Amino acid sequence: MTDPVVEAVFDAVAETAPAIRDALPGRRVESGTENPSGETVLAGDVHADKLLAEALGEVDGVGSFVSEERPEAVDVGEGYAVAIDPLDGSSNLRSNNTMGTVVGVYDAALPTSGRDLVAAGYALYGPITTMVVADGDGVREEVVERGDDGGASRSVVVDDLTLPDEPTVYGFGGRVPDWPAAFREYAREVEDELKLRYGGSMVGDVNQVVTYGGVFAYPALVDAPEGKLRLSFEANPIAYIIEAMGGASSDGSGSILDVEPEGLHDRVPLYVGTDRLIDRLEAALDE
Ligand code: AFP
Repeated sequence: MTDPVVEAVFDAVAETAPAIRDALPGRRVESGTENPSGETVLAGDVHADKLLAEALGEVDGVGSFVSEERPEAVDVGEGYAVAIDPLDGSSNLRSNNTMGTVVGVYDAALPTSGRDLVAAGYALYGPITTMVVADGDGVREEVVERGDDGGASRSVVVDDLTLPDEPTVYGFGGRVPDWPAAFREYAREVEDELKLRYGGSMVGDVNQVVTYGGVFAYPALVDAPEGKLRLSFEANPIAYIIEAMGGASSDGSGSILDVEPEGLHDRVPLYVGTDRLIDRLEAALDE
């Protein structure tokens, strides 16, 4: 049964997508500010965050707006906590490559585990704008197009999305010398079996796995055992989607959705994809 609040959240994300894209040409420069994770923020990040805060703050049933770019949750009423990465992969803006917006709808105040998610999705700004949405009705892919009224229309192109049986692609983040030996060994095996698809935007790279099957990882690194990606804004929503599609997620030892956060901007190693590839990953890291 479709949750009307969840539907309204993804309507707001779809409605905002054209405006986010339209504003990018003039916002490929640094904003001069840093986000709570200590990363340089681009003008495009700041603008996308502002547009989404306005749109999601208007949705009845959304109680708090929580952004990767903001230190704390913003109280906007009663209801779900909506966590967003407003412009994932924004370092791709200068090279004009894929980016996206990641969304997690939590039925609890953040920080909390992914088990409190009631829906998750992402908008992908590629040659066209698509959205993958996972909620109580399953997982679907939609195309978002600009409407005549300046708004946006959503049309379902694939209903009941599941991961393809035969995995064909992989994408691993971080530099090879920074990978722990056990992960490097696993990666060597996978490289012999699958095709490389890595573009530097988690949303774009995960959508390769969603479309063709395989594995995406931003692993634990030798000097960063917690990896790079944020649990609340990136890892949880992606894990929720991939698990709902019949795939698996892991932090190296178990489902991402069981990770109990300490802070709002916690990082976590992220491994997602075809379940048997994640089983092999956990076995390799367990040795
Ligand atoms: P930006 O938003 O700063 O571009 O970071 C993107 C990201 O969080 C995620 O989308 C990518 O998977 C990962 O970082 C890319 O990291 P590397 O630049 O180390 O490959």
